[in-house]
Amino acid sequence: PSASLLGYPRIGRRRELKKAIEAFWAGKIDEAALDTAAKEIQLVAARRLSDLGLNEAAAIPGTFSYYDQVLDATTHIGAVPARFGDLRNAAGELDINAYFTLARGTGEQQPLEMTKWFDTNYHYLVPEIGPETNFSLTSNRIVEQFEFAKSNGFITRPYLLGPVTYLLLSKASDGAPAGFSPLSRLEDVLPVYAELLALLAAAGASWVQLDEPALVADQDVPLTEIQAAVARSYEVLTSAAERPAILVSTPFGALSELLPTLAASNIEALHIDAFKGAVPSAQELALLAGKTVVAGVVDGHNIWRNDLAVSAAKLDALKAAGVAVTVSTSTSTQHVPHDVDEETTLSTELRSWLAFADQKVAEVVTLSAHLVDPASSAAAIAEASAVIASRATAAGVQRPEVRARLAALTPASFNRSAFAVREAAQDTALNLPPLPTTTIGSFPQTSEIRSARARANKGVITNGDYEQLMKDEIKRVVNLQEELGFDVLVHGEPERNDMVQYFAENLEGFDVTVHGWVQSYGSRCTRPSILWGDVTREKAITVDWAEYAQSLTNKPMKGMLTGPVTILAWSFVRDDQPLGDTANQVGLALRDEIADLEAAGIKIIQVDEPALRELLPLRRTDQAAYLDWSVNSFRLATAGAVDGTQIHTHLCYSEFGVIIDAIDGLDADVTSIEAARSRMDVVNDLEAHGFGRGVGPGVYDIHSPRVPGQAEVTELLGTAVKHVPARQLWVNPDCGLKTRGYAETEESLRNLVQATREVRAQLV
Ligand code: THG
Ligand code: ZN
Repeated sequence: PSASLLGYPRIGRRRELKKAIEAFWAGKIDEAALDTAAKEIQLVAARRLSDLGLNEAAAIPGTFSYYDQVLDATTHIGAVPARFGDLRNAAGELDINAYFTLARGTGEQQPLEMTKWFDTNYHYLVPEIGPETNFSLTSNRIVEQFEFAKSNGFITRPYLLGPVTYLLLSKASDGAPAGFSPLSRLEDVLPVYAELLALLAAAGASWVQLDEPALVADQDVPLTEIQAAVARSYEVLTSAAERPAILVSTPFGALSELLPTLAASNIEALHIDAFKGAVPSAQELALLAGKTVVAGVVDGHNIWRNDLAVSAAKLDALKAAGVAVTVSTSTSTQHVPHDVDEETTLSTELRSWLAFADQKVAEVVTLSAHLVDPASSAAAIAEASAVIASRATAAGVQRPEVRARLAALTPASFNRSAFAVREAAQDTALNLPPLPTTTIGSFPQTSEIRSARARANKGVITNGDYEQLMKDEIKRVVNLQEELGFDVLVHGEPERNDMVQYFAENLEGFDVTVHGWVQSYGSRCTRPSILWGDVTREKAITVDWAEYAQSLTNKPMKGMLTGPVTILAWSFVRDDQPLGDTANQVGLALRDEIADLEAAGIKIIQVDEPALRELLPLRRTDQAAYLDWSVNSFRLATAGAVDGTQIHTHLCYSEFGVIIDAIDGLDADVTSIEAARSRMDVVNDLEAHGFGRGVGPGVYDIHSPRVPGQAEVTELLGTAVKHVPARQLWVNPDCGLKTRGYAETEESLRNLVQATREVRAQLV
């Protein structure tokens, strides 16, 4: 095709998939009804893409998924970890029940670990591969999806995670010998991929997309091994007798070293990220002779309107070099919402600056028309240039008072007293027991809370009524924590829809959408805010709630804020200035909030940075500069606190080894982190590093409904105290509780407190 997309949102324009899946989990609909809902979503998407101009064969990406594209690969090639037993049904297939078992766990088994997908807020399920893994074709769902679209008149381009990326994203299984590399199983995986390609060809697929994003990120595996794996994979897959033409896609950055390897293979098309990366050089293009270059010139990962003139120039360069070009996006558009035109509450000015997935389709179609006949798209290109230029001078984009405050910062603005001094002041102020217990911040967001918010937004109840309902909820949550025996309490955050959106709604420089949902993991979605202007705080945001919650207890109540890096990572951020400048603007707003919380008598303030790891650049050479500005913005936010104020932070997801220096650099007094799904691996990193401040490695996984037994928590704490001095240790779940129900939450927290008491007794 002349124009395409790497992928399209699959949750549905009104989150229909989320609703169907959650209804299925709750036993409210059966498998047939779930299947019907999933088919409807696929059909609506295909019709929409076709109407928007993707009407050539294989232009529509077959990127539907019930939960996750990595899990899809796992269930197709049969890579079920041994700990789950045999999940295949009578037909030898991993059906939808097996699929959700891997995603969500069972009473006995923890689910697959979840972690970040490259530098996005999407999470995938980590495959566990060992010498024992039996690979075989155990699902043909993607073939059925292709056939379903075809029977409705759409020849889609099926999507499969590529074999090299699949194995690079995998971790060694529990039983694997030390040093085992999942990539060593490549020869056993490739025949299953080949079998699947043959089935797709037999079903009539002309193209298949094998997604290899791991090739643009630096890996622990040596480059020569990856080059060999790529060469071998595409040698095997292209030599199959029956197969569709193969497109290898490489989103999220420049392909660099691996471009020659892919160019030397017999694949028919190579996608390159020409938005974040560059157009291939003349030398590289010579290597690619005879292949189609799928040029990802439109950003799939942010929402700014494409500078069509810049993209057209890139495409002209490719055309001049004589290569066959398909115009496309840099990444799947699963990372952006469906349609700007739905956002009628945004100003027309702001809307004119934006492009969501559907607008990006129009952009790639315009650009492909430009390649055929430049005159046909000249007006559209000129309009995009004019709109982009108008942003620079629009009201609120530059605020002189914000710029003056940033310019006046000095090194002292980023530093607190030495930790030992703070620690002494905080011990006196707080007087906590050893292994203090706390939670991360949010408590379950019940349907009552959500419905109260919806009714307040619609004006059905007054703001006063809403406030009272939230206060009642806070009182309930405080009483529950007192009853359970927690040492440091939280107010539970019932008043917050989302930990980023809430701040975005209360700061200048942001706007929020109504329908702009983006999948975060499984059925969970977020509505990223749009950070388009200079950031200021007009008035205190969280202080009244924190003050009220503290008035209900003699225990310390944590003030809860979201840190600057996370606010940036989980919003769509302006692209017209360095991220570090934007982060510091947010940092200053938070600094003022912390001063107000202190003045209101709050002694512990948590500034969450769960997304610190997320924005880490995929190439090592870019990482130091990122860690520098990100860590600095956190320090700017927190360094105004007095010595006796205990600053906490919380980070999500493992692989702390890589960023432990940065976590140390945050200089928080206490850091809580994910650890349960990775079974406390993180304490080894902490020990090796000699991490010296307070730390709470999460003792149970909140991303699944499973309740941890008291003995399990005791054992994890036992592991933790072996590696981290007990006086530094805190006890907490590994993340906020907002996605959980009260039944499992109460039981889990009770076990957590009891286990802590058991381990405390052994300490004395
Ligand atoms: N907020 C944002 N991003 C996030 C998280 C978050 N990314 C990582 C981490 N937390 C895990 N992701 C989520 C995302 C969404 C939800 C929970 C964890 C969630 N969403 C509600 C849902 O889909 O039903 C919708 C929320 C709402 O009603 O506003 O619960 O916390 N930005
Ligand atoms: Zn978390």
